[in-house]
Amino acid sequence: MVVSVMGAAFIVSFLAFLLKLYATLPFISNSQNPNMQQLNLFDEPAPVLPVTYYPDFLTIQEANELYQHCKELQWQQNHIRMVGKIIPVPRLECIYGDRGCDYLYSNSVFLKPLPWTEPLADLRDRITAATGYNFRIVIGNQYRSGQDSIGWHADNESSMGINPAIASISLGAARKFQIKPIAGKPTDFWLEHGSLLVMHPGCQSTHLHQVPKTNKVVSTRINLTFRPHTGGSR
Ligand SMILES: O=C(O)CCC(=O)C(=O)O
Repeated sequence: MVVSVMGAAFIVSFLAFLLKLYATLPFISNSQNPNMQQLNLFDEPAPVLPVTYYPDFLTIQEANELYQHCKELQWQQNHIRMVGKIIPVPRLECIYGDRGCDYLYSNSVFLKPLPWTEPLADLRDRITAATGYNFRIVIGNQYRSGQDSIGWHADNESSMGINPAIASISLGAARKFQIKPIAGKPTDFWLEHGSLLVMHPGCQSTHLHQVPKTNKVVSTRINLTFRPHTGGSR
């Protein structure tokens, strides 16, 4: 009788130990960490991408205030030359940065930076402190609805130097951002209000990215891409 009571006590404490072990192993249970992906043995392994995503880089209040500031920036409708035609870029754009850091993309859109506003310069310094990367300009994209977009491309303009690091802040409506190896399958991210996505050095040589159009009702999204530049002066 004594033996069987001791045996039962041993089994109970062993089970409790197993339960505790189960709860502390993040790759078995994701209940501890909602951001942890559940392992499914039948899924393909997630691709290793040259990006880092920080969903809560800004607090909601910081993101709201920055969004209001960004609404007042000097947005412009630029035009791009494509297969012999001049067409409006499907989004509004703006650029702020160091003097002389002019930016030409797609051989047709020329952007001349306005001086940094205080909130943009503060944000630039905060991203540099968090990532170790330096930035000379910020290009803004305003997606007015789901019909505004940016197609597959790499940011490989020579004015940014070799292997630039690019930091992308998202404000307002969440939009799908896709990234893929040049001849590979895309991975989707939902870029949320207040998030930071860093594209590390090398990313622009090996990968393409886009924000596709969507027919879902989507309100305004503002995106700020902080970039290096080889010219100009502070
Ligand atoms: O809006 C975004 O998240 C991406 C912007 C982008 O790809 C670009 O400015 O080159």
